[in-house]
Amino acid sequence: MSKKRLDDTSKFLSYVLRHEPQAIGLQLDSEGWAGVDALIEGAARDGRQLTPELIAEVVASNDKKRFALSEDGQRIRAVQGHSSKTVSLQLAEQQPPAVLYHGTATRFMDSINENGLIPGARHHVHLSQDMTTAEAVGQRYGKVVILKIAAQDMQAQGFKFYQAENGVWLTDQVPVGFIETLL
Ligand code: HQG
Repeated sequence: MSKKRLDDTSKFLSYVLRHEPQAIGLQLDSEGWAGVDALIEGAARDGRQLTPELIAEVVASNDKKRFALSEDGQRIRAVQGHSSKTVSLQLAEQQPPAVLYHGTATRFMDSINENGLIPGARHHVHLSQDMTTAEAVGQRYGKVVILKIAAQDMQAQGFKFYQAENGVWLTDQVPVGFIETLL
């Protein structure tokens, strides 16, 4: 399978499994699961040929492990990053490391310094364990800024942290007092 085909399919799966399932007439349950057959049928209506083999290869080869298949292979979901209102992942609260990182762009900093980090269209604020990942995330939006988040201090104050299946840390918001701007 070409890398381009895998990347294109990964982008399509992110779009329908996180954001717009209705674009192809797909139903997600509250845990984000869709039937693999229904996904293939919906994609076909959109003129896109998917096969169970292609889907399995995208899931297995995905750099960020964005998707998961159910044990029986019949269902698929995105493990984080959702904006779709029908999805509400039941995530177990976890103890975060002392420090987590968030990569963003300089143009958002006035608003972040005023309002803290807020989820935007997605369900959570996304945080990384390492600065390299945070840097890559921030670069998507412009000149990058890395923010250091005092995650354990936040948790001690009652803020909840969750970890998605792929290791991405999630929280509802980060108030200004827990954010240090690094660069
Ligand atoms: C910013 C990718 C103004 C926030 C990544 C970010 C991640 C504010 C943007 C995942 C703000 C939202 C999520 C405030 C936050 N004022 N801007 N008060 N608070 N922002 O894409 O974290 O490759 O929804 O800094 O790797 O960039 O798709 O979130 O720049 O894990 O799997 O608002 O998406 O994963 O942008 O990225 P996003 P994100 P995938």
